[in-house]
Amino acid sequence: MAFRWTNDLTRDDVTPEPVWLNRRHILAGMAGLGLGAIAGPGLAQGDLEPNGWDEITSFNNFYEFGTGKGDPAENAHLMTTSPWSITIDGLVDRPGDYGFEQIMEQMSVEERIYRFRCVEAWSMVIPWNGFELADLLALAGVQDGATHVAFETLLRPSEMPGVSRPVIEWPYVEGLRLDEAMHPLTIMATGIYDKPIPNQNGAPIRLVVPWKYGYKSIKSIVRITLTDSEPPTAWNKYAPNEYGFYSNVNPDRPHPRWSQASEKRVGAGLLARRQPTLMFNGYEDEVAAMYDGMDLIKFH
Ligand SMILES: Nc1nc2c(c(=O)[nH]1)N[C@H]1C(S)=C(S)[C@@H](COP(=O)(O)O)O[C@H]1N2
Ligand SMILES: [Mo]
Repeated sequence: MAFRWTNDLTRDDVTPEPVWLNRRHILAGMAGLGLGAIAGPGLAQGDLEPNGWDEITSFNNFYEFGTGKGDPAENAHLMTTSPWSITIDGLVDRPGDYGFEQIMEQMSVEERIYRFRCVEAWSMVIPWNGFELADLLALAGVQDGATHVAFETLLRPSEMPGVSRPVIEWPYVEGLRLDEAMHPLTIMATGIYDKPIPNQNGAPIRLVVPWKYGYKSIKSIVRITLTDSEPPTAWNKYAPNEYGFYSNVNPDRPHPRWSQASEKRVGAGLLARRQPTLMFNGYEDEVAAMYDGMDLIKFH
């Protein structure tokens, strides 16, 4: 598999410009940015009308600040996000602490309008600003033996009222297979609607993997570790039969306690109909090949 993990230091070296522009064009098409005619099946124009700022920033899951949907908006201001750095370690050529400003100087931030699907069966459409995780990993230089990427959220009890209770095992951790991490749809988000990402949404930098349930998109990341085995994940540790490692959006694999066949758009109104959940959250054409031959019920 041809991943872009050469030792190149800048994005321009890692991704030749024509590829970059072409990818932008494809993603713009997917997002229906005035190019509705080339949007794929199921990605109708209206489905990708972004949710409003207030919806995106007031209805959240960020258990470090409480388990209620309104708790993050109320409590996340307690978190200090500057200075901030991400430790990148494990199977990399250049392990170390990468300062947030230093990272931002080297990355080209663009807008990606993505469907966002929570395992609790609600969904939103969010206009993220961010850059590809692959470009950040290229800065550190991924070594040949690496097969997975592990992520860790900040754990600072003095600023996080929710972590005094053992809701899950803290810190929040997540993981991806390396090919998933290198996929061009996988981004590190640093903004929403061209504003810095608000604390309740995972400031200053969080993962967004649009074809997976929302809990994979780990917030406020302080460590990224390249490994040679599947890393533990917070929700899988909590309830392995309910939350698997892959967590790909799949209407055919119900959560043991509720269906995943349909979803409700946040903000669509009380009378709005539920809409059918799309395989891989509507990104099937882009990602299905990574799972060829896998039993997606077993490996949920
Ligand atoms: N550190 C951390 N990351 C997290 C969570 C969390 O509780 N802690 N919740 C997850 C869940 S369940 C969802 S649905 C999304 C919600 O992202 P949003 O609040 O930006 O919509 O964040 C994910 N990332
Ligand atoms: Mo979620």
